[in-house]
Amino acid sequence: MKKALGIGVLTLVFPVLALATTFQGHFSGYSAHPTSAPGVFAANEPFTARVILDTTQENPWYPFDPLKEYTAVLDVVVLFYLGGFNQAVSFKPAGIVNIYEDSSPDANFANAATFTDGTLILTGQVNNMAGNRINITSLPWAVSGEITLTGGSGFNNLLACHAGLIMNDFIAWQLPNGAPLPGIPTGYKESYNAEWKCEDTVSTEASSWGSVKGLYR
Ligand SMILES: [Ca+2]
Repeated sequence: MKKALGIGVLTLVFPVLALATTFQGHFSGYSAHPTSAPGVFAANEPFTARVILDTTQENPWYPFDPLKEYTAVLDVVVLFYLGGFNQAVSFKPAGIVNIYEDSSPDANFANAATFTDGTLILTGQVNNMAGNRINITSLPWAVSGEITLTGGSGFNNLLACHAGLIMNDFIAWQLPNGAPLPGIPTGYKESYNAEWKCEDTVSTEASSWGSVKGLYR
C-alpha cells in the first residue's frame, strides 16, 4: 500500500513540473512620435517608447536586481496606419529593443540619456509588431509583436526566453471622458505599457526543486 501511494504522489507532481511556465517582464513608461497626434500614427514615422521595469516581477525571465534600475528603449518605424472605427497600425520589420541595467537609478523622461546609461544587458530585434483599436473614447491600442533576443552582456544570465519574447503591450492617451491622460511628460504622446513574456517548459530533469521554487520568488 505504501509503495502504491508513493507512485501516486510522483505522478501528481511530475505533470505539474512539465507544464509550460509564463516568464514575464513588465515595463511602463511613455511613447513618442514626431508628427502625428496622440493615438494616431503615420506611415514612415519613427516611434520610440522609453519604459522602466516595474519593481515587482512574477516569474521574471531575467534575474533583475531590485536595487538596480532597468530601462528599455523600443525604436520602430510605422509601416501602415488605418484610421476609422476599426483602427490598425503596423510597424516595419527589424525594429530595435535595448535593455539597460543601471546601478544608480536616474531614469527621467525629460532626459533620454538616463534611459541608455548603465550596461546594455540585452539587445533584441522587433518583428511583426502591430496594433489594433476600436475607436471608442479612452480605449487603448492593443499591441502585439515578437522580440528576438540577439545579444547584450546579460544574455547568458537569462532565466528563460532565450528564443525571444512575445509583446502584449498597450498604448493609452485618453481618459474615459476623452480628456488627455494626465502625467504624460513633455515630448511624449502616450503612456506605453509593456508586458514582454514567453512560455517555457520547466524540465523535470534539469531543474532541482530549489531552482524551480527560485523562479517563483
Ligand atoms: Ca539610467
